[in-house]
Amino acid sequence: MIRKYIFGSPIETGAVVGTSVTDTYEHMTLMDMVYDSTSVVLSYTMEEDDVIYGLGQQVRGINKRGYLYISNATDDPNHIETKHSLYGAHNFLIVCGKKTFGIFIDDPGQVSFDVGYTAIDSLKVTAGGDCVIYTIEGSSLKDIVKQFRKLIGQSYVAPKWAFGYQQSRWGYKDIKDVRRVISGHHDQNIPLEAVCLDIDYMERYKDFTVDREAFPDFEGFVEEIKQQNVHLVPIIDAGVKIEEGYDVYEEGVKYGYFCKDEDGNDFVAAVWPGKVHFPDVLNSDARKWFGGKYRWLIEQGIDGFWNDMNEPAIFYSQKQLDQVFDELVAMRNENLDINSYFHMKDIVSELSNSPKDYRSFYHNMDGRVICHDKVHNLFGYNMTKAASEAFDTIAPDRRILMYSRSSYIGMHRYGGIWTGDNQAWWQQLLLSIQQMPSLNMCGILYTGSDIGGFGGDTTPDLLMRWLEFGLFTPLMRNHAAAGTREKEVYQFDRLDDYRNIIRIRYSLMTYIYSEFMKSVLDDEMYFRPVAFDYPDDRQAYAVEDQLMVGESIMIAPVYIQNAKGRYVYLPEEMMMVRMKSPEEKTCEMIAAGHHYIPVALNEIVIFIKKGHLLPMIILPKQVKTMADVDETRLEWLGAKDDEASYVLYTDDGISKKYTEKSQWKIIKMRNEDIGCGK
Ligand code: MIG
Repeated sequence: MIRKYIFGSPIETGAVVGTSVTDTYEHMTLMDMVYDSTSVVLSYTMEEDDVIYGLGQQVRGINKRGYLYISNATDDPNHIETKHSLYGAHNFLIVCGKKTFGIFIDDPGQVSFDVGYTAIDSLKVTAGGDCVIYTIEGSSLKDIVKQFRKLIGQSYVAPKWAFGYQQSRWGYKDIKDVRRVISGHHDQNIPLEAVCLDIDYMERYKDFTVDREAFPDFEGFVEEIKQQNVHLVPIIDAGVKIEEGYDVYEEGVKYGYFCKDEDGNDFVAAVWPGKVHFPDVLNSDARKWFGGKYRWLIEQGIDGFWNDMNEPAIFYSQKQLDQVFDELVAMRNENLDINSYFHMKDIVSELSNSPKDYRSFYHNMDGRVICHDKVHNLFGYNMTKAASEAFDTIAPDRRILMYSRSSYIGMHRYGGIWTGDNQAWWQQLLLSIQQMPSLNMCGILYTGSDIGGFGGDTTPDLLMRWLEFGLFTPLMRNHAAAGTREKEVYQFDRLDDYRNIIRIRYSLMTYIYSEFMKSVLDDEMYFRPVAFDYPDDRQAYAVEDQLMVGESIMIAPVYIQNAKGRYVYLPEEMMMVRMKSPEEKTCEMIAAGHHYIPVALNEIVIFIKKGHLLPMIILPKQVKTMADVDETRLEWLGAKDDEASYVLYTDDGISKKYTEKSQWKIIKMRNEDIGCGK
């Protein structure tokens, strides 16, 4: 049962596409409500054992209790506990306890979630005065999520090749670099499906251009690597460089498609290319125009993109920079004491992503002029929507890969996300594990983190453990910041171990893809907190570092340095599969309860649920890309059980004909055909 409450005159965000029952807000009974035209405040007293789920891409645990979260899309590379906002705004949460219900705040401005921050037992949600709030009641956690997902519409489907291993680095600059990365993997028999191009491929950071010195025959090069079944995935940034003679800039000015400042001039900010304008992606004409720009790259053979800096991130705006220079000049001959010295530093660093700037430019939402700060969280979403809608005309019959940095609920229909600029810290591996189910609740299914950590110098063991988790994430991408240690797996010794881990991903491809697609088509979660599958087990609610993945398995990644294993909680008896490679595995039944499970650095363990089966592809010796894999050669793992079955989804991986139920097959295996290495 979904109830809808309207406050003031909300901005249409497009987040919701399904039906609900409209009620008057005086009737809201699930939470206490105070509405005073500038804000809506919802409060709730949590019981000791209540668990709060949701909030998508946020810091901290799966249970969100104990912190203040603010939806305010922010470019911040330090994803530490005391941050309040990351790149996305995912205003959905579930209160789970004596009363269990979901709540979605459709408000594109700032929304805050005080989940036991001010007082341990109090939950307080504060939104602006113009918003729509939905409450969702259901029979279980899974049911609430499913209803919510129906409300917000079907998730984005990536092409199947995008489930292969992707290598990225800020710094690959030319054909030579890309070739080196491909052969670095393929010559060593390490699977690699795609190489991402970061900003260095562009001509002076101009969107929809390619540096002709670095890529003299770009189209030919795309074709050359396509022959090797490898895809190139270029980045697109939100800011359009101001440069005479650059067509995207000139057209945007001419048609009035850029965001405006207070005086009606095109708003000037600075990002990578220096000064830029922002395309007004909240305007449908501008969106159509900007989306159309992806055509050129698609015509060169490109079939995947990542949209970056679309919070939108701002290094500085011209106006504020001028003011800061004036202040600095005035300070020049002063004797700077402690306060004025820090003030000087602050005014410079506060130039970036400044709330003042977000208050000083405007969108034309199809006739309605609206200040950016009221709709800040919609920018990345609409940049991605622009591309996706264009793909429907440019390539109507096939899927194009798209993942964005910033997002809002609704964007999950147009693309996936990566979780942004994390760090090469062990703690960030845990955060990435914890973010996955929360993102899945909000419909964001095609997602993953920068494996090994984006910022900082990774270590060989962190990279290995991170790959062991990353092999389960739909987006499996190793990415690194400029200036950090090179971390393509072939840069390290123990190459056999890295190869084996990536090969395990490829051997699980049938399962991972089938489960991803079933989650999309059935509005379910690919990654779930353990309690979602075992709601009657009180202990399951406390599990913060294990996940259910698809219908058949539970994972318990190791995320602590030098750990030789870890404690795992089994809500029921399961079959543990321990693997060093797709070929070297042992299976063992483990009883319900807490167990210390040794897991060597080069091992992964998977727990198969009762009554379920896990298909694994029997790989040939040489696998460079998915093209080398024969998915009809499967072995089936699980406990011998006459009742065991698996629901397998398959399709061609590229067309958009994925709604046919005939693509779902219930697989039952004879007991003698189930088992390790059968
Ligand atoms: O301010 O394009 O999150 O993945 O490598 C940094 C350079 C801009 C941020 C992205 C990151 C990318 C980087 N970008």
